[in-house]
Amino acid sequence: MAKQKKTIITCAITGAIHTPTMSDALPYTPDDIAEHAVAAAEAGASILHLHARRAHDGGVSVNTDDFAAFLPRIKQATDAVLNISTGGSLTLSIADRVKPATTFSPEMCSMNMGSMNFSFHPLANRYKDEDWKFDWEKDYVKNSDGNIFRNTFRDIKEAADTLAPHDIKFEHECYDVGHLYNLKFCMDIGLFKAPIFIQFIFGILGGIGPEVDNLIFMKRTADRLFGDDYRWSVLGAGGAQMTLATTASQMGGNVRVGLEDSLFIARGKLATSNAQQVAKIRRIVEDLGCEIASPDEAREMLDLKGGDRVNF
Ligand code: KMH
Ligand code: ZN
Repeated sequence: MAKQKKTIITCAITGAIHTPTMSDALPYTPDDIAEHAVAAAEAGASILHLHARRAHDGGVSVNTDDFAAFLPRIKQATDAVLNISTGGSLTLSIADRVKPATTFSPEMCSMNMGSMNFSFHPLANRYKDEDWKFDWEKDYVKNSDGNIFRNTFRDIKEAADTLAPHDIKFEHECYDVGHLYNLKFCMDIGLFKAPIFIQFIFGILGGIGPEVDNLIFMKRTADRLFGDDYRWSVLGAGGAQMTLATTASQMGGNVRVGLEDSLFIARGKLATSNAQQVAKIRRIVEDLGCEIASPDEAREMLDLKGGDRVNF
């Protein structure tokens, strides 16, 4: 595959793993989500990966009203590509999870490429019972050891078919090498059109680990399966975030940062904002000789429909 000239920075603003107790910086009200998203775009993120949360207690939400409370504000204030998650609840059905994307018809949305154990229960050990800010948090984190994040072939087809009229580009989230083969199967039966955008994900408990060997293995496998028909990006969860993003950018790939994926800016030091992580990876990418892609350059690289064709 020809090496791309520019690096797309995606910033995942809040996600569905971390909880308010874990960091005061984690945004969950619509005001805070919008403010973080706009600042991340100003710092250099050309794609904003967005989840909604309940405004009163930070619980995860796939409710369209919760998205409606921030999407227009972000769109008004930035030119960034808005990407709506379809993985915003690890336990709800795919039909519920695609509703925000069908409602708002964004330029991009996430598409998880396989069913898996998806757990973050070890995080609960860091907090005492009295530390938790909200009632739901402790059980949510602890019980994730029983999570099956369901994305069967039938689910993926249902999501792809439902979203097909919207001309949305998917962020294909691949947490292990088998997910690349699932994606290849889906390509072969015509569910997705090239160029596809793959997010290689490392370091989620239940998925492949955050070693550089694994990044090279995933990339080589994707080269073999998809040839020139794909673009790629790397998300390292937790402590692997910046190191894997740096390696990916040097290999010619794109990068994803944000408080969804890691709450830290350096070892043992919590990030103060999403924009702080974007600024850090931007500085590294530029210092090492790459240029970051503007939103319009990202649109061209990924063949997106355009920010004027969304429904918010
Ligand atoms: N937090 C990521 C590892 C989604 O939004 O579809 C998973 C994620 C899922 O981004
Ligand atoms: Zn997400």
